[in-house]
Amino acid sequence: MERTFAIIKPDAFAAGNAGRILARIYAEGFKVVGLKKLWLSKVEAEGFYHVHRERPFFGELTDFMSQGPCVVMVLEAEGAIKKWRDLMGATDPAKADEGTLRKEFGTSIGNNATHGSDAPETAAFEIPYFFSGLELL
Ligand code: 3AN
Repeated sequence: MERTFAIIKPDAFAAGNAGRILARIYAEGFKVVGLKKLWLSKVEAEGFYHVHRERPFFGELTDFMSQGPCVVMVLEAEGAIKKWRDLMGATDPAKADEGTLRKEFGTSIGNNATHGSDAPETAAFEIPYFFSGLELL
């Protein structure tokens, strides 16, 4: 079993799509090991996305991620990291396959509804950024 870190981003939460996204997560067979709603500060968003700090969209990205509440989750499944990336679809919703979450709920490359760890090392940073061990029992 593998664990990955996922976010229902502020755009999807504000649009009332958290329930539908969670329903897809359960339907695809993930176990939801951790889940909470929170409102990131700009500094917390910058810390989370520090690997992108040199990218031209860093300011836009961290403004967006701190503009309203989101839902952070730890999902467990066989091959959870790839399985969740596949369910999310391509970063740009316009290029995402039919049936993916970003195709259905994303509206632009920035406002793309969901986040997921892209590798085991990323998940190993992202999960404890938001959850303590006790929250993942
Ligand atoms: P992914 O989330 O699919 O792994 P990354 O790691 O390339 O995509 O980008 C991290 C986040 O930064 C994306 N989820 C997206 O919201 C945002 N992003 C990526 N490229 C752009 C861009 N050109 N303009 C604005 N935001 C972007």
